[in-house]
Amino acid sequence: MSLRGEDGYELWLRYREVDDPARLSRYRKLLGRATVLGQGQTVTIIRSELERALPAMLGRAVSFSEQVSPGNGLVVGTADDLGAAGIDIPREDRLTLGEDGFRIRSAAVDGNTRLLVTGNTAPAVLRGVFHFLRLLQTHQDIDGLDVVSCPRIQHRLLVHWDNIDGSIERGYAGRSLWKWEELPETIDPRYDDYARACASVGLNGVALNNVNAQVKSLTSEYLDKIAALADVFRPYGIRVYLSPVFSAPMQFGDLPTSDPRDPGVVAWWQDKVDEIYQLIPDFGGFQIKANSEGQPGPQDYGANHDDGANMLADALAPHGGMVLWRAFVYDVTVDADRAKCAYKEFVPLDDKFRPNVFVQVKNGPVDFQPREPFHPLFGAMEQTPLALELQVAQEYFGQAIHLVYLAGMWKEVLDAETYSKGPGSTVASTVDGSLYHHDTSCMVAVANTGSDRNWCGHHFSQANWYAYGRLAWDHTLSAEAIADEWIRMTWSNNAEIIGTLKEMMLGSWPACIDYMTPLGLHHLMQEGHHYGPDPGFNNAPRPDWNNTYYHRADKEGLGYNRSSIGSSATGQYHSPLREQFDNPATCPEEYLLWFHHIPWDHRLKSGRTLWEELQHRYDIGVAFVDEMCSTWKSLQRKIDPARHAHVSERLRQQQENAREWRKVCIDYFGRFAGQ
Ligand code: BDP
Repeated sequence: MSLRGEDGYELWLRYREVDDPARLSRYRKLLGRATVLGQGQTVTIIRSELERALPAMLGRAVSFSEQVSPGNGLVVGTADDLGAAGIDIPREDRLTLGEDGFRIRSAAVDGNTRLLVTGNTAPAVLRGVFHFLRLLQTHQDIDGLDVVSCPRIQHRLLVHWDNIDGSIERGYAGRSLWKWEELPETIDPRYDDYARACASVGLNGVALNNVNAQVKSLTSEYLDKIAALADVFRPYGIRVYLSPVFSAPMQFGDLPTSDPRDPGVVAWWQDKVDEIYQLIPDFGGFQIKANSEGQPGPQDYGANHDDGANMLADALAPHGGMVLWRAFVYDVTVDADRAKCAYKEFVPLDDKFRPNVFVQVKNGPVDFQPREPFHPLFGAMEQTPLALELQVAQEYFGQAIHLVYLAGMWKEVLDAETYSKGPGSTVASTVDGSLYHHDTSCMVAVANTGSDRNWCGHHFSQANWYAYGRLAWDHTLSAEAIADEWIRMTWSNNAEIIGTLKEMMLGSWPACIDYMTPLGLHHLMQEGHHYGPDPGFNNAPRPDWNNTYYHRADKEGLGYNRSSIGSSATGQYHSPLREQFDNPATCPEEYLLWFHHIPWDHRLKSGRTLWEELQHRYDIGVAFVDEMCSTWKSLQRKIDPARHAHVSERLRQQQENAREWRKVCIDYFGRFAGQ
């Protein structure tokens, strides 16, 4: 086993020599020769990825050619290129694969084994190649292989909250990857490595700038820079998107209004969009935060979300672009319960949006908390395709200090039953378009990448980037299966290491909930930066920016009463969830204090009172982190020293932080519980 120091730059694309002798000899036998068919930038990328990966994993030279020759070997190309080389791909296969899917098949030819990787387009073949390399990296049996893989979600975006000055909103891994000051002349080689990583997990879109946007990103000067990035990403099958400022027509100084119904404003956006497509013919579209947290929007002019979204959608439609209109709105005049606002604003607009508009909805109704029930909008908009928005950046999860693997949380949301059309109506089936027969679908996630050498700050935060991509491609994968792949590729194929790391990763999200916000508590983080506990915070300019607003602790009990005798947020869910959530006796305990104000002496399923259970949860959360520290230590001689030391130091801080969370929260709530 190689124990030379690693810095994490290679992510999960490390391509170390296969250390399972039986597998290695089989791979060597089958893969001594590789043929890459076709031409163009994507094909060049495919060839160089294989040239990098195969000899390294096989520990010997591989002969590459552009022509199919007899004997064992790998043959890679689009269905057209294979056809031209005399290998026919059946019509049904081509239909099944569509634009994005790939097929990997082993075929017996004259007593030899030919491994084919194909798809209809070069970027699809590239994704197939990454998948094939993943099989080798994870030491899978490649005999008799027949994999057909098509994405369940059509648009799979990583969105960056990067500002033009190089800072990143909620970024914990250094500065922005985009070096605006050097673009378009200088192309940082890291852009290619970023695109490789995204393509390897199947992502196909990147929104480059913060949703709290700056108008500068729409100037001709910046569009040239953006076009240069689009040129880098295109061969990887990745389109770029932008987050514009809604008031751009005025901010550019030439119009007196940004009212979406004003013909001058409509024309301004059309011109701007035409200018963008001149430079970037495959531009993806706009992601927009409007009338939210002070951002301008159509409501500033007495118009509504649909007016704003449709105006932009009409400008983009002739070019094939789309609008991601965010539903992250919580105007106190709409409802005093922040969790209810988006539903109340958007449900009445369900039949009003153009076909190229997605309403983009965060997984939960408040804000990327350690645990939230799914957003009720997922059960309430049949006619509008909804894009699911996740956050890979661990804003509320100890940022790049805490080891928290988020795939389990995303799976909980995706698998949640909304009951909008009875049993089987899951959030996943809503988002992937199957439930309401939408022929388009979208997932987005806020990135955790930055200029840090290891990309994400924490080596284990890379797993969340990886897992997001894999789930956007196929939301039926389990959190465990994804962790298994990622560990093998990123750390080792050694059974002990896999088992130990998997246990840490899978337990880390439940533990984080327990040491931060157990039993449905939420938003207890310190103001502004959201790191560390401050349950008593009560000084904000808006009531719903205070932590006391969310937990409502008093002498009687704890929790936000969102039941039918409280804010009635439970009424935004379908039966039987509505009734289940509404009654403290049937409400799942993980959401208890989200939906109810519970007396301190109320007995939970464990037999403990609320106050006892709360202490117990903080204890088990902390205990898990203690456990992670000692298990990680036990791997010291089995993991390369540089990464081991880096993670050890972060685990130490996580342990300190988890204890602080417990102490601060128990001391604070104890005052109300009368202890
Ligand atoms: C919150 C972040 C804030 C973002 C906002 C959003 O704290 O920085 O601007 O979400 O999603 O989670 O727009």
